Amino acid sequence: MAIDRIDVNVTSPGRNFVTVKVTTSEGVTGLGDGTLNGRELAVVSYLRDHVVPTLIGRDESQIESIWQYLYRSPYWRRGPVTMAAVAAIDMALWDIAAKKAGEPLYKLLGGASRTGLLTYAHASGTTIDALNDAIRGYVDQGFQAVRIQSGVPGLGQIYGVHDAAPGGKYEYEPAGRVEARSGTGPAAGPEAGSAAGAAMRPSEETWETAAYLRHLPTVFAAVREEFGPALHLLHDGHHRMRPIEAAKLAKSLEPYDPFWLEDCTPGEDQAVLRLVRQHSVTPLAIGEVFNSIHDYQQLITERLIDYVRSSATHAGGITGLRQIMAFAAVYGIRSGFHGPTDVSPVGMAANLHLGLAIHNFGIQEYMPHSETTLSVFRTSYRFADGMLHPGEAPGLGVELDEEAAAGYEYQPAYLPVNRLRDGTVHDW
Ligand code: KDG
Ligand code: MG
Repeated sequence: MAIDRIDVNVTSPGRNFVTVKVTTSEGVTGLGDGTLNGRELAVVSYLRDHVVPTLIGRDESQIESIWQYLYRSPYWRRGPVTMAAVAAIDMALWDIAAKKAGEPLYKLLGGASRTGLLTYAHASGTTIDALNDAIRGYVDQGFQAVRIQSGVPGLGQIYGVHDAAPGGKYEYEPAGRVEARSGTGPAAGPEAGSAAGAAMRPSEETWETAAYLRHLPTVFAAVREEFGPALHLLHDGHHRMRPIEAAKLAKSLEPYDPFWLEDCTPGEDQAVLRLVRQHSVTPLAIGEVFNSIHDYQQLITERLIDYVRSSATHAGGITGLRQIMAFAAVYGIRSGFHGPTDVSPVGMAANLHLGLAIHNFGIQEYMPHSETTLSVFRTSYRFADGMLHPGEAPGLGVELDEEAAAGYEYQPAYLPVNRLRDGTVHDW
C-alpha cells in the first residue's frame, strides 16, 4: 500500500482546527491534528506547500522513517509550526496502522498499562466563591483533580479566569475571535499606533505579579478548607514569574499540598528552575510550548521537573512524544499531557492512547470540547469517575464529519497579550 492523497482540513466549529487526512491506495484513512492556536494557517501552508507533495506514493507503514524524513531532511529542525505539521502526519499514519490491525491504537503502543487515565479539569472564578462553585461542579461530575485559577483583586480580566455561565456551563476558550471584538482599541503599550486596524489585534490584559503572589496562597487555603485534603489541586502560573518570584510562590503553596505548579517561569531558561527546586518541594510541570525531546534535555537530566506537559499535537505526534516519555522514564518523570480545547479531539485521542500505554503516565488534562466541536469530530473516548479512556474503536477512534466541518469557515482568532501596568509586554 502507499499514501495516495493527503487532505488538509481547516474548520472552525467553535474554534479553529487543522486536521490532516491521509488516504492510502486501498482506501484506508487516518486523521492527524496540526492545530497551532493563533498560527493555524502557517501549519496549513507548511503541510500543503512543503510536506504533502513529498509523501505521495510512500509506504504509509514506514512511520518512523517518515518522521525522521520530515524532521531531518528539510535541514530546518524543530519549532512549533514544523513540529505541528510533523505531528499531524505522524498521528494519521499511526491511525492507519491501528485501523489496518483492527485494534485501538494503544494496543500497538504496548497495550494498556492501566484501566483508565487520571484526569484534571479546569476550574476558575473571578472570586473565591465563584471558584469554589466551579470546583464543586467538577467534583460532582466525579473529577478527582482540578486546576484552580482565580481572579486577583485589583486586576481585571486574567487569562484563563472566567466565571461559569448561568446554568453552570463553563466554556473557556483560550483564543478570542478577532471579529467578535471589532470595538477593540489600540494596543496599550508604547508601540500603540492609531486606532486604525486595531480590530485585527489580539485583546490585551494587565498583570501585576506582586498582587498575584499575595493573593494565590489565600485562594489555595480557602479551597483546601472547603474541599479537604484528598482533592488534587493544580495551578498554572502561565510563565508569568521571574525565578525568585516562582520560588516564593512554590514555597508559599506547600502547606496546601499542590499536585503541581505549572509553567512557573518561561520555559526557555531552564537553569532557573534550580532556584525554584532549591527553595521548594512543590512538584513542577512544564512543556506545553515545547516541541521536541531536545527542549527537555536539561529539565529531565537535572530532574528539574516532575511532569512533561507536551501534547502529541505540538511535540511531533505520537512518535515525538513517545521519545520524550521514554527519556523521562529513565529519570522517574511522568506525563501530564496538554489537553486544552485547542488540541483537537484527534490530538486528544492521541494523548489518551499513548498515556494508556506508557508506564510513566501521571495525569491527563481534560477541557471538554464544545458540543459544536463534537458535532464535527465524533469521538469514542469516554470519561467516568474522574478517569478518561480512549475507547476500543480501531485506530485513534475519532471521525471527522467533513460535510459538517465545511459549514464552519476559518476565523482569525488570537491568544491575548499580557502587559504590566506601565505597558511593558510581559511573559504569560
Ligand atoms: O493555546 C494555549 C492554550 O492551550 C494554553 O494557554 C492553555 O495553559 C494552558 C493549559 O494549561 O491548558
Ligand atoms: Mg498551561
